[in-house]
Amino acid sequence: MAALAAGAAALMVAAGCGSAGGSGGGDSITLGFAQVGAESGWRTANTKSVRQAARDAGIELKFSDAQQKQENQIKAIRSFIQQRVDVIAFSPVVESGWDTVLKEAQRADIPVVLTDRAIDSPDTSLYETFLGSDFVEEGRKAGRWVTEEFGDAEGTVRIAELQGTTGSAPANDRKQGFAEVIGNDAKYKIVASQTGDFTRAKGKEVMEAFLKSAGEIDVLYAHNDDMALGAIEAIEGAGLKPGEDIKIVSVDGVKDALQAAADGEINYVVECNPLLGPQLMDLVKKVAAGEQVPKRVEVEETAFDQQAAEKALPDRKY
Ligand code: GYE
Repeated sequence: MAALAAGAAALMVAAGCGSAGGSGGGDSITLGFAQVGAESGWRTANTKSVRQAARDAGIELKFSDAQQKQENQIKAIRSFIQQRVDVIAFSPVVESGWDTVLKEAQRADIPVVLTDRAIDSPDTSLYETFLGSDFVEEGRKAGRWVTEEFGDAEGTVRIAELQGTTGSAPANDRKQGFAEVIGNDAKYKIVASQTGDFTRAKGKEVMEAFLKSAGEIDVLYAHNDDMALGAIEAIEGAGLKPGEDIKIVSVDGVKDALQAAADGEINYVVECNPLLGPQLMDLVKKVAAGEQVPKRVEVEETAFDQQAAEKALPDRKY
C-alpha cells in the first residue's frame, strides 16, 4: 500500500500536479485581478505591489484595469470566469451592484477575494475574505486632527470636503468617520462637499469651484492625497497659501503628499497602506487550497504631521 501511495505521489509530482488543483492544471495558481484603474498615486503603488507579489509567489496573474468603471470590472470578472481562473480578486469601484456577477463566480466554483474596497451585499457567502483598511477609522483620524487643530478656535470652522468616487467604500466610510468626530461640536460646519473622483485634475477643478462659491474656507478635508495635491494648485491659483490660509488634511500618505507636508502645504496626512500584494497572495494561495481564512483582514496604518512626514520621506517607496 505504502509503496503504491509513494508511487502515486511521485507520478503526481512528475505530472506537475499540486494541492492547489483548480482547473488551470499544473500546480501554479492562476489569479484574475480586476483593478479599479490608475486614478491615483495610491493605486499605482497598489498595482505594482500586486504584480510584484504575484511574481514572487509564482502565481500567474491576469490583470485588468477597469478605468474606474463598474461595468468594465463586471466584464473582466465574467471573462475570468470563462477562462476558469483558480481565484478572482478585485477591488470594487463602488460598493453596490455585485450580487449577480458574484453569484456567477460562485456557481462556477471560483473563490473570490475582495481587496482594498468592500461591497455592501448582505450575502457574505459571495466572497471568501476582504483584505484592506478601516476607512471609517481613517476618516475619524482626519476628524480628530481637525478638532485638535481648531479646538481653541472661536466662531465657526468652515470645512470644504473633496469626496472620493461616489458610491465607493473609501468615500462613504471616510465621510462617515470624519462626520462622526466633527459632529460632536456645532462649530464645525461643512460648507462645501463634492466628489473629485480621487484624481488630481478633478480635485483641482472642484476646489476652484469651491473657492469661487463657498465663501471663506478654513480647512480642506480631501479623501485622498491626489485630490489634495490638485486642490493645492487651485488654492495657489487663487492667491492663497495652502497649509496656512487653508489648512489641509488628506488620506493615503504617498510620497508627493508627504513632501507637500514637509514643505508646509499639507498639515496632516492619514496613512492608507497600498502595499497589499504579499498579504493578498498569501490569502489567494490559502483560498485556492480550500483552507479557511478570516472573513476580514485589516492592514495596520499610522498618520503623519509635518514633522513625521519629513522623517518618513526618505524611506517612502511610493
Ligand atoms: O485612497 C485612493 C484611491 O481605495 C483606498 O482609492 C483606495 C483609494 C485611495 O484612488 O487614492
